[in-house]
Amino acid sequence: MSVDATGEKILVTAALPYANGPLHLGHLAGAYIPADVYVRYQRLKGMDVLFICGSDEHGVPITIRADREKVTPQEVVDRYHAIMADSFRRMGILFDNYSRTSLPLHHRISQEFFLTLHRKGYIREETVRQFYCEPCRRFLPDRYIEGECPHCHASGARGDQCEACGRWLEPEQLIAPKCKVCAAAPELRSTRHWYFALSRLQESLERWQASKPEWKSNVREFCSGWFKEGLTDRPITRDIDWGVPVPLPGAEGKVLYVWFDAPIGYISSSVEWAEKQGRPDRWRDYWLDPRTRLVHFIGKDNIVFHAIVWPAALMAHGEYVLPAQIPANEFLNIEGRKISTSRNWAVWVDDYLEVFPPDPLRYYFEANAPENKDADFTWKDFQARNNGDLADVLGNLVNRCLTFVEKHFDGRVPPAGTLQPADRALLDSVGRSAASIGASLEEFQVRRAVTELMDLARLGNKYFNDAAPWSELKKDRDRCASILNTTLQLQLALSFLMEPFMPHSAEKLRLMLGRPATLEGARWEAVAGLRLADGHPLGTREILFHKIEDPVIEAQMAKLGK
Ligand code: B3M
Ligand code: ZN
Repeated sequence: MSVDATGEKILVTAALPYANGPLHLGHLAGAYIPADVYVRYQRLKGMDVLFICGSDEHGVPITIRADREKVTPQEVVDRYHAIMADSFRRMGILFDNYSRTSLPLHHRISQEFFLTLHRKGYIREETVRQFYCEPCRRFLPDRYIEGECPHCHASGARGDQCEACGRWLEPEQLIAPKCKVCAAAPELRSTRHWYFALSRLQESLERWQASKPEWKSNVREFCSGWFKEGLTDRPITRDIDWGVPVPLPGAEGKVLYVWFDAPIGYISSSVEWAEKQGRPDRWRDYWLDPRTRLVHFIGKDNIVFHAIVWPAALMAHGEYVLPAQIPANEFLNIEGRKISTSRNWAVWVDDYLEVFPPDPLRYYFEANAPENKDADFTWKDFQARNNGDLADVLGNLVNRCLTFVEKHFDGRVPPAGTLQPADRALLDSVGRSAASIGASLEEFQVRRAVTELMDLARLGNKYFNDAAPWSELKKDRDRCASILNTTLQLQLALSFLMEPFMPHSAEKLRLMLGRPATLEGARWEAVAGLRLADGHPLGTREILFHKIEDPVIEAQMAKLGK
């Protein structure tokens, strides 16, 4: 569906979540809600967009969980892939394809990618010394080793990173290393691994990033720090039996490092999408066409992989487009504390959806997105946003007006008649709001965009109060009709402008206005021209947003940390 005559298109990806647990609110706030808002907006503008995601099913996070539960890694990923796919769907985060990296298709594409880099001389073999655990009879992946951090001296630092100070580590740097499974002290032994020549790509990467002044400062600053330290070649294979097998003779028992194959999942998910469409070459229109804008939505812990290692791999490969934008969000805390899934200091999306509809949470994260600094989710704020903004501002405007029209105008759109300056001023603000919401979203400023949306609803409430149709009803029925007509036109515009942010409620509002649930090819730029005809019958009125009572919120708070 190439709608843009220039052939311009957008390939949007959201980080592939590890299939080692259900989705939690941190996932949603960081990557998925901002990505979905952006995609929905671009589609309303008429852009050709492909929205890609999938489960990251390899790596030590999966095998650690499988070891702990005494099941196979495949069982772990089957379970969580299904839960996550369902949570995304119910939240209205609608990918064109949600794939899985354990699929044979992904293995094949990752191996081809690896072999291309190998053939082009970007991958070399090296014999290295690595920790081996005698009782467990295996080489230990970085995350299976724990010890004291050499920098901040916190205990429990992992072989790849210290969570306390955030520094990347090599396992040999740990003080008093221990095997995470059996607690024995591992010994260093020789083993073979393959390295990606990242250092050779530093200059190209720096030159390329210099042409991206529009990137967010967190991403640019992070990268310049890495460049200053100097990029070093990175091992991209591991000694475990779960992952994409290294496709070289003599490499039995070795798999690709999860961070090497995971981003290739964006490509394999696109290929799978094209196959499901019955047009198996369609993925090429996105990945191989320089007119594609590739946009990676991620959380800040994934910056180095998406802004340095992955573009370097793409450059070395040479055929695919490079990322145009990498909107990386900061972290989400919960009730003032860092999310910890092991201590159950987390709110799970499937639990949330058992009690609440999706849109209040979408709205909450749009209004409190961790765009420039970490954000804090509290249940009380969530309740306040829902009851204050959604129920009292947006919901109230709709409910007051529709009740009035039902009661006094037979549930049909009253005639517009002769509009007065105040009516025109309100209708004129629709086009301006649409333009500024759009401009904010083009810059990935979801927070600003949703505030602009809510400001328009506030304007509607103020207009309705000032115009006071109830006091015109007896005095001047035509004037009363004009006011209601104007307010209904505003609601129609809102039901369209809400679509990227709160798609379920937007649809509900359209139905209440007697319009089809779908948007019938309406365009963002033309929203100010949308009109309900005089006499048009409205649909069935419902409550758009229900208030949330204190005990409901308190019950949720009591679950944290239990
Ligand atoms: N699975 C890390 C994460 O979930 C990793 C992202 C892969 S994106 C290619 O945070
Ligand atoms: Zn061990």
